[in-house]
Amino acid sequence: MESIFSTSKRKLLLEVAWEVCNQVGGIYTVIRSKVPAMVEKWDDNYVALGPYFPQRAAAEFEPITDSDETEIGQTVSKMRQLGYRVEYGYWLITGRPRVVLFDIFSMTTDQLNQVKGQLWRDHQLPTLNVEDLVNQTIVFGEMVRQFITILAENHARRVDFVAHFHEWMASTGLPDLRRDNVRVATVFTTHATMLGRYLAQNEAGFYGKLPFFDWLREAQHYGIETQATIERLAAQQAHVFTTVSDVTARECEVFLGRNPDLVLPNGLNVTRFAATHEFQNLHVRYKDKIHEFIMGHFFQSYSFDLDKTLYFFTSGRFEFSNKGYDLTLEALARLNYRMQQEEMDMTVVMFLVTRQPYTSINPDVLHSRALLDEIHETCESIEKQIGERLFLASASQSDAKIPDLNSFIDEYWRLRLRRTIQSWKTKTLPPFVTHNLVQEDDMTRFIRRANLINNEADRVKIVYHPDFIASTNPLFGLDYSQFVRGCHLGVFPSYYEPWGYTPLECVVRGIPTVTSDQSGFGDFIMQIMRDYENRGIYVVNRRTNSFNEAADQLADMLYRFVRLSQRDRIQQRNRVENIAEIFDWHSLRSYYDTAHDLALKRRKP
Ligand code: G6P
Ligand code: 1S3
Repeated sequence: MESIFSTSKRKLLLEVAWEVCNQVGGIYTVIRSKVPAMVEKWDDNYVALGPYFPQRAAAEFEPITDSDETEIGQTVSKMRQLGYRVEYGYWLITGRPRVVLFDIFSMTTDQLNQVKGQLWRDHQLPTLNVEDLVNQTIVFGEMVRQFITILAENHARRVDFVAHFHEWMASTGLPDLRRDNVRVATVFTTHATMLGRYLAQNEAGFYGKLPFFDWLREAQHYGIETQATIERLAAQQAHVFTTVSDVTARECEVFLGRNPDLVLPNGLNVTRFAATHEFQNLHVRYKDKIHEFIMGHFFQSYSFDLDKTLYFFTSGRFEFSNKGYDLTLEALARLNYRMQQEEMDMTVVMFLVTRQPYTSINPDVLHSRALLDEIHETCESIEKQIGERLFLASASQSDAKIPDLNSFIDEYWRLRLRRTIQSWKTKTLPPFVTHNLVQEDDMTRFIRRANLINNEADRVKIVYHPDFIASTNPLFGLDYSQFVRGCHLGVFPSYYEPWGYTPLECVVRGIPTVTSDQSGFGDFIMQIMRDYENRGIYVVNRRTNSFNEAADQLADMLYRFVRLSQRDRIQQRNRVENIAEIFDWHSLRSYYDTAHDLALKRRKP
């Protein structure tokens, strides 16, 4: 729908982010998954701007080689005439938008120092002795500023430009665009605050103290004054300032000195199956793959009933308390105790998936997996041999008696099977971490302290996988999306989480999930529906609960989940998958439309 602010002029949207064609974290997901819905509205008038890293871009960028006389094509040529390396082409993702990528190495140190001097003179932005990444973002921000300035100088008579900047890393040029009164409407979205990230992790009772923090003192204390200042300048100077959730909006006034004009919730590009049984079937298919890993990992020490086993997982960057890994482990220890006390016959396997420095996959884990594969192959050979001989014997027999099947197996296969099983079985406990870590970390320390070390009697088992899941990984042979589908429950009771894609990634695959009221996603769910728990979204109260109370609440949620019948679990998966459409960008794009309309209106009231 056209906005009420529309004029007869064409509009062109530039979306600027450090993660365009450059996956680092969640912002990549925001931009990439949103592209199809954006292109549907803006068509060719949607262009993404990002940094150029040849290796990363190689897989997802295709240059435009023909001469291109569009506004963007002309501006790219002008930038090249100025001596900058600028790549121009298509982003090879669904929607195939045009992208302009700026080579951050095309500025000399002298040029960088001049830009820094200017930023200090005009905006008192201190940039001495900053880390390399900050220098790179300053170069990127300056190239984007020059690009938009040239674009607007030459074409703003016929086109209304909107530039949407994501996060401080894309935004060092934004204040100068305002100072120079460049004819572009600007939106700035922060996906977290730098200070929030640091303080939530290091200051006990962060939320209670929030209104009283002195941003500058804290920024200096944590050595992030440059980043925090860029964030502040961008937030204050943009025509429209937004963030991703009400949770993060609360931080903005304190740390950035401006309340967001709007909150833009995150979505995904949701594609649903026509029939619900299709996603249910996928659950079984990928669960079987996880079963294979579990047999290889645990059954050499002891076994348990896989039909009575539930797979829980958590995943995210290694921010131990921000992501709620501490709370998750504490709750699992309590769940383990309770299940043992009640002599429950269910088993819970918890996968903790994150990335930490390691030297290699634990060779014992790989070896055990390989031996299990050999047992499998031997069984298949025996099965074939028995099958063929049984057929021969049956056909040549006069009565209908089933012959002794044991007699059909060669001695060779008997011995081979026995030998492999013997060399596989062990008395040691299954390792709770799959890789050789460079050093112990908070996760391994907590696991040991809670004694969740995969004792046979434990009803809760731990698999700490300190690397993200990829299909090339020999342990699971699944990509992340398939892994999620094969599990029963995602557990993400974050303490600091501006939005949090992980629970949403469960919902769109029909997998129930735990989130928290301190995460943007959990807060949003609580605002839009009442019966979220019945629909498979469990929200832990981390706002008013102490750690101990929250751990009890989470343990109780997990316990109730373990007690669900299979029928209940299947129905719950159907209900949670039904929510998915709410989070499709085709619905949520309207928040972005509002922000762009408002910026255009403010630019020329
Ligand atoms: C899906 C399949 C069912 C299967 C069930 C297992 O719903 O369509 O055939 O029995 O998953 O569910 P569970 O929660 O036990 O993994
Ligand atoms: C941020 O990425 P993070 O995991 O560092 O942005 C994401 C996208 O908006 C958001 O989902 C997440 O909560 C933030 O923390």
